Amino acid sequence: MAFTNFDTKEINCKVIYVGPAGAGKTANLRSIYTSTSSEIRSGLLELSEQEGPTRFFDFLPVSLGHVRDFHVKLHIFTMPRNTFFESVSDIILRGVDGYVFVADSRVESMADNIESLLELKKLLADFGMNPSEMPRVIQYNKRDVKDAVPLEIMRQELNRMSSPEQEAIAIQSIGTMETLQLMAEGVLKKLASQK
Ligand SMILES: Nc1nc2c(ncn2[C@@H]2O[C@H](COP(=O)(O)OP(=O)(O)OP(=O)(O)O)[C@@H](O)[C@H]2O)c(=O)[nH]1
Ligand SMILES: [Mg+2]
Repeated sequence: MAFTNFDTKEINCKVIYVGPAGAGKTANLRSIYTSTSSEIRSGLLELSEQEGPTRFFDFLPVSLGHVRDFHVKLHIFTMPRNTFFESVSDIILRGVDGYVFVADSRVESMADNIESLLELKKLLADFGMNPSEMPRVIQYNKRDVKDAVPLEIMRQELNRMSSPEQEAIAIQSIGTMETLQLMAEGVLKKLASQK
């Protein structure tokens, strides 16, 4: 649920990038960080080694500009799949406004994609949230890999809810800003409907 601070006239929304290990969640945040000016985004906090899996989470605040008098900010987190730190996923999921599901287009990752999406839906349900009512984007990442799973199959397996979707090559900054744009549109639409 977005947090509105009437004193500072800010609306803070929380979105998460989720998906199987190695799908490219951190690569998305790095791409957003390098593609936006410092007026739009603040620092990227990577609580992990420079390369390799994220142990805790990454965090990137992005400004969406003003809606009426209010400054709308997106607080973007990545959510690594890590059962050792369940308390971390608890904190990240609490009050989340929307999600980007980053799917890995490699054939060998399809089972992980499906499992990860099921797990996300279960976790959201545990928090009393209904994924079909949330702002969301399905990103098909790593479209550059040889023998990437055809889009039609990825869609059939991972996007039965007909969510907004985007192809991407996060390491080349292709499709990452478009994904964020779709997410922002979803969040703003939801905010407007709550007024
Ligand atoms: N070929 C290709 N490789 C990618 C792409 N996006 C990410 N990678 C690579 O995939 C690996 C994992 O990327 P990360 O961004 O660390 O993945 P992650 O989802 O944050 O992984 P965890 O933190 O372990 O959950 C890295 O070696 C990236 O360079 C892409 O679009 N194409
Ligand atoms: Mg990561």
